Amino acid sequence: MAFELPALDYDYSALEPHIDARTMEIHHTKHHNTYLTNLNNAIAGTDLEGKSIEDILGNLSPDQGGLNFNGGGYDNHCIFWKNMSPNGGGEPGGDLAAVIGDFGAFKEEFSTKAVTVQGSGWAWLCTKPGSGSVEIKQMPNQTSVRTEGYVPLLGVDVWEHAYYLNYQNRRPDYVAAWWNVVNWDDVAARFAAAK
Ligand code: MN3
Repeated sequence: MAFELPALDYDYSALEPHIDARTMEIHHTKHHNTYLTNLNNAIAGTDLEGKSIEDILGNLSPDQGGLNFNGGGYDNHCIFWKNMSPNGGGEPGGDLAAVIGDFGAFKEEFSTKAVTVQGSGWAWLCTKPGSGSVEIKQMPNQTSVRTEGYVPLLGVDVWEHAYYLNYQNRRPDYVAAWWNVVNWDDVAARFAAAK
């Protein structure tokens, strides 16, 4: 069974004015779809066919750069869409709020790590399974935090394709606006599942 492009839970225009519809449509139907296609082509006819994306990304060898890129790109975007909601924003609650601690300090550190990614990449809130704690990591290109044994909880895509139409070179403005669509219920569910 090949991997599939997931449908979004909301319309392409639903995250406006923070993320514009055209960016969302191109990002989903072109960029995400390309990672998906390349991932499926890479695993077709190999013993990776039928394995979960968590299994594939968690067991990469150094010579599997294509899988690192396209598998990571596929998985990162699946999470990214779920991490956002038209009813998002605000702050986390419950166990997640407790481990994050001071939300203002967290938001500042996460934003700085996102804005200062050199070239293309992501910032991630992630956890080591069973640790009960969280970390913020910068990841280059499409490399998944799963390659380092982490479970991804919340990610922001800072590739230019994620914001250039609306924000041009203003990555800090895009990251600041993105907080308004963060789906904390989804992030909390991922943390609860990984604890
Ligand atoms: Mn992207």
